Amino acid sequence: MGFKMTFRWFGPKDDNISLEYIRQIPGIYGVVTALFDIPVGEVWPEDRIFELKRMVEDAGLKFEVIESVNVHEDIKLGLPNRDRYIENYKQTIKNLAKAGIKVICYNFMPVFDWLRTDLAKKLPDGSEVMEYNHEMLKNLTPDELVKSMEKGSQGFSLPGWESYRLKQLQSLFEMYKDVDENKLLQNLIYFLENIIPVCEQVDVKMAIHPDDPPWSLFGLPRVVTNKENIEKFLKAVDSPYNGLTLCTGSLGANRENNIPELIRYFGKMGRIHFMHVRNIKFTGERSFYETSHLSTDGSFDMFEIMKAIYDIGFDGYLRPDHGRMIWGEKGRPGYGLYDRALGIAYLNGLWEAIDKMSKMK
Ligand code: DNO
Repeated sequence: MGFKMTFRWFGPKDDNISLEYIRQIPGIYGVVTALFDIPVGEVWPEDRIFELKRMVEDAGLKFEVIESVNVHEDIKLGLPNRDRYIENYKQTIKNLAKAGIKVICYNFMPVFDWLRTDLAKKLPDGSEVMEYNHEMLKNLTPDELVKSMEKGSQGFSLPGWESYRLKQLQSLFEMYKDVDENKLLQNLIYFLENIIPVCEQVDVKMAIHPDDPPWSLFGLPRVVTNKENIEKFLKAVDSPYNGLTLCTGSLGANRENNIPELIRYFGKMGRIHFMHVRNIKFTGERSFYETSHLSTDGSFDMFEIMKAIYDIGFDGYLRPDHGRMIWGEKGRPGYGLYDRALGIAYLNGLWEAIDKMSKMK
């Protein structure tokens, strides 16, 4: 196995899936997790990190990737206060390094993290999936969208949806009036220029997650959307520690993004540290719903995606991404046990076949 197979876990209080169950998934290496209760911008305390590490390792799993250390809005906005939050971020990186963390996943999306218009669309086979309908979104106000996401969350917290921030929607939108794409990009570069030297020192790789979906929403700027934009900030801070979480479902929602090609391109640059692998089915130019991982269920060729990952000699971390809700499971939308475990079995199968076939030649 070149890569390391991981599974996202939301911690002891906030996940109904136990580490013991996760450990039984074939080929599993570790979990990716976070301290979800530390307010964004604050330093993650060492003792809390070590407590989490112990929990994971006691269950026989590795603790090497964090998803996510979220970035304070003042940093994205480029406000004078940002330096204080950047100092805190650096300290968090150092604390995580002490506990053996190798990769930190984060994102630079203004106001909202990922978003969908329906968190439980029912498919004909009775499974439930998450859907993004662009036409529907265009008719929603940001407030209505937040309400619909919260209603669909089944009582679970949604990753990246920090309630404090969503309460200040109006003032945030006001502040983003002065931030266009170029300004946001400059703010990202400023952040990276400051933190990457620390990452180099303590050997922790940063892996930015693409914007999901990869286009502007409600007039807010977005910069992690395609090859050209991604290359700008990778080159601006030209260090292997400044890398990517390449999420097939997020980037792939823009039909112009050729995922196997992007994997090969950024993989050869040595900049992919974490892969999120999932499939989606297009229902319109910019509309889609999430499917099982199987190629024939969605619009992506998962063989080509795994082949590209294989061909770049990927030895970083990989995880199945959102799955469907099946077999009567109740859980956090996108993050049930069953369908993500099926995804792992399938991706492992593709990998074994690709590996053996390539050695036969
Ligand atoms: C959604 C996730 C995102 C992702 C963050 C990374 O399910 O893919 O919330 O974790 O954007 O910072």
